[in-house]
Amino acid sequence: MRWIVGDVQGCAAELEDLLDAVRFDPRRDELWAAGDLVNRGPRSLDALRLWHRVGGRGVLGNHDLYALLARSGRRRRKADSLDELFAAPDCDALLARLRRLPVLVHLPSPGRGPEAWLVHGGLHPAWHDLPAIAGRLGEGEHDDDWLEQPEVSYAVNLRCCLPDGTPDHGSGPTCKPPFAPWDAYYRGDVLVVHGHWATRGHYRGRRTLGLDSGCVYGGSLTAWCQDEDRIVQVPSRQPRAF
Ligand SMILES: [Mn+2]
Repeated sequence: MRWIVGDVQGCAAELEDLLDAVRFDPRRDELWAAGDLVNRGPRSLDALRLWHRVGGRGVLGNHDLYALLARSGRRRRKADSLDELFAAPDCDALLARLRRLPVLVHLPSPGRGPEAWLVHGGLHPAWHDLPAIAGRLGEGEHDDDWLEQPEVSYAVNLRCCLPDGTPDHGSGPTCKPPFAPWDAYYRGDVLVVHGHWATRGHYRGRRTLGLDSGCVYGGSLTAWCQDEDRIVQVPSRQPRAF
């Protein structure tokens, strides 16, 4: 089975709970992160180690980007929960794996389930040729310049925008008019799976699927089984923040 998990944000215990709940077997199953494996939460190092140990794949989130750029010195550290990760002997090996991840990736249909695109934030309304965009934002040896490209930043941070793509930087559950959720402009036929929107929470739209149910804020951790088009959630162990 291919499992796509929403924003873990250092919630390693909940990721373990989730893998237990679905009887995850790395010899048979795939774990894909919808981005933001690390930061904000209590155990980024353990979350990253667990993801690494089971052969995890996924897409980059804005907090993953921050961790990579803060580690390399390109970005100034702000309040974060990355001290334990940065002090670990395997930190750079774990981050090297994270650094290779794509920003937009196609997940072919595993048989019975639907095919899908995976991105952390969202898609620009003018991005019609997704294979071409994914060619630019794909897996590879990404240096800091690559990570700081405008298209990368856009796709990992987007929630609300105008029809021309102008983003709004709010993080509330709804968009301030005239801004609308990016998925309101998405006209593709293929399902787009994303994270990054804890206040909106897990939802299923006509062509989009949101997996960030705010585990780090006391919500739950949500995963989608692509093979069976099925959602599994485990409760958060974090105090409820909203
Ligand atoms: Mn995010």
